[in-house]
Amino acid sequence: MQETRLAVLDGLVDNQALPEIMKKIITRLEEIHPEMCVKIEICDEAFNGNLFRLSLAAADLNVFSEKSASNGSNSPVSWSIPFCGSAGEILGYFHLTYLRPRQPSASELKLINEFACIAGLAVTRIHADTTLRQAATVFESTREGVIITDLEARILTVNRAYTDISGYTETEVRGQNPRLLQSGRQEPLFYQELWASLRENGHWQGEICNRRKNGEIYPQLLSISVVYDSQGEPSHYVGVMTDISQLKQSEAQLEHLVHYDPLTHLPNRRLVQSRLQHAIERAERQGQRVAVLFLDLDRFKNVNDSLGHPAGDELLTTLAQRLSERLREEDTVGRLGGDEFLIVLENITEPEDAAGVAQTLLKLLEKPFSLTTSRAHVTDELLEAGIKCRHEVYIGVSIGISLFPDDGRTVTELVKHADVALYQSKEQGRNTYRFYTPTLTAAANERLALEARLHRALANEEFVLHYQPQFDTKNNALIGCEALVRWQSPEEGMISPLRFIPIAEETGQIVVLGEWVLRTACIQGKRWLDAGLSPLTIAVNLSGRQLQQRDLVQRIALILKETQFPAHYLKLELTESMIMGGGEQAVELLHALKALGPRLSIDDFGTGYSSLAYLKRFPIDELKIDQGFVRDIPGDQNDMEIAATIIAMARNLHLKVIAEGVETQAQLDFLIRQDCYACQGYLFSRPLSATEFARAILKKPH
Ligand SMILES: Nc1nc2c(ncn2[C@@H]2O[C@H](COP(=O)(O)OP(=O)(O)OP(=O)(O)O)[C@@H](O)[C@H]2O)c(=O)[nH]1
Ligand SMILES: [Mg+2]
Repeated sequence: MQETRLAVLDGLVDNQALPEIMKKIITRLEEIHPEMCVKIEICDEAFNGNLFRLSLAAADLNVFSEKSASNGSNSPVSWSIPFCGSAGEILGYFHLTYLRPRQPSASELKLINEFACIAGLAVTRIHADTTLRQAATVFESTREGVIITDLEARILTVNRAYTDISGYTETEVRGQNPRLLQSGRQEPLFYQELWASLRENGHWQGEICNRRKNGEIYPQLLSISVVYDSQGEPSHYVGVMTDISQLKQSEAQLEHLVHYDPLTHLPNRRLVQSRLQHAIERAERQGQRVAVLFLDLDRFKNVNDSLGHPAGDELLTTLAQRLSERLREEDTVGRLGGDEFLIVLENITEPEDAAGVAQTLLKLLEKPFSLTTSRAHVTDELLEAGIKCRHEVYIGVSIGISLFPDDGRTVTELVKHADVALYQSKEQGRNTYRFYTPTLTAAANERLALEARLHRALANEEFVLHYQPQFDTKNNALIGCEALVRWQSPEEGMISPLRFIPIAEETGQIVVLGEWVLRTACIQGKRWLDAGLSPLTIAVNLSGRQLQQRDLVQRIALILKETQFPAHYLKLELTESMIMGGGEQAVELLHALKALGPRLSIDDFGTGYSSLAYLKRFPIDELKIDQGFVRDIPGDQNDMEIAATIIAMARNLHLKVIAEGVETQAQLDFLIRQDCYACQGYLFSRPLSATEFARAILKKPH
């Protein structure tokens, strides 16, 4: 017996597997009682008891059947005797089978009980070992950092995850107080509450900022529990920590997506509206004003069209930076979408404060934006040479301002009214700001009414063409005229094209209107020719929308055929941005138009962002300097330089230049000095009706 006990203990010390040890017990028992066949069944699933039992049983069955055959017996008797752990729990069974039916004797039972004790001891020990090993594996392999301290909070041990998270090795922290991890971000009160909770509930859990060895501060979810000994007395603390910096980061990213504009990283419409809501509430309490500034870039479409969408994006991003840098901490700037921005100004006492900010913003845009041009907008030669094109771009912004509580008390009202005021800024020349006034709303309503009337006007033939003559600057000879559409409304009288053309552009009615203008001008030109008046070129504007029509060339060919107006007396005016952004297609379209016979002119030249090299590829005859550059001659040095440059550039490209909006002799003198080919403007004549034109201009020798 003693021998067996020693053998088992040896096995345990040598870390032998349980089946080995059990085998020893079985062998020993069967040696003592050769007529007995022994099987051991272990209950604990953790030992894979099923497998163990099967393998032993299979071996024993062979033995058993041999023994049973040699003895000629056919009714063996079996006994099952349980063996238990220290707490009396059943760990397994000894199954005894006698080759001849009989009951175990008292001495046999005593012996089996003693062997059961030894088996129990082996199972319990191995069980404990396994549990410990499993716990140790969990401790080492878990992704949570674990830290065990004594009751004085001295660190006893930490796991690998802890060293990974904190950056400290176990040796560095052993014996230390976890205080060494503190970030300094938590108030002393925070720690007082933590200890109080540990004392009262034996547990604390929460988020805490700690410091890694490299100084980095990171958020973690920490759970501390008191460990009690077998007497129920506290013996240790165990802290389990999860590094949640990744989680926090994802949370922050999500928050960013929901509330911020991905392009400019400014607050989006949702966030800026919520900030405005809070600003309104604060202002209400403090008796202050809030100003809402609605910004929309001027002719931003030109940038996209001429330089490409990525360049437009670059401009928006740079602008967003400029705006944010310039505003105060308490102000909010957000992007509503497209080229629209909203600014909320708090602590405003007088409307002038808001006007001051608006002026500052306009000033911000006096500096040009330097943009990289996309591939489609540089020529192949440049690309081959590996030259990256950067463009200096000036852009204006129009601003509408509404004030709380003066112009509205809710977010919706304030934003809507700022938008109405913005529209007014656009109407009144752009690159400026306007405050909301109730009359502006009336104007907005009127605009809607105008849109509806425009539909009828086309059907009712309320439009007429006026003709403004163009003269050779050198000899004052009449070289042609521009056909300009006028709306003679039965209700309102003459409506300015500045009012209805933008609406017609937006609604698409410009296509029908543009075609009507072309046809009418051709009919008129043919009439003048037939009347024997001196032939002249008639210029007609084509809108961007018309250029997008797939059958534009055929349509124009048809009009020329129907009206019998000679194509070489027709001049088509296209705007710069319309063709600059059109790529190869625009080149093809212009060649097709040109093949019909008319001359081609680029209108509003200087307002877009033409690439000189690109311009060469279009079959253009003429550039028209935008009246914006002519208006301030000779006062504005800048404008004069631009006009002079355009003229010089056109000369190099062998293009003619015509200046529009010439109103004063000084302007004309300047243009003559620069060798500008032709002029058009009030200095010579305002646009005239066909009859007036024929009478005053065509017959007048100039
Ligand atoms: N590059 C770029 N362009 C955008 C984006 N969102 C909208 N746009 C363009 O921004 C332009 C906004 O046009 P509008 O403000 O209506 O017109 P505009 O040309 O600026 O002229 P006005 O505002 O009337 O002076 C449109 O051409 C849009 O295609 C964007 O995220 N990136
Ligand atoms: Mg705009």
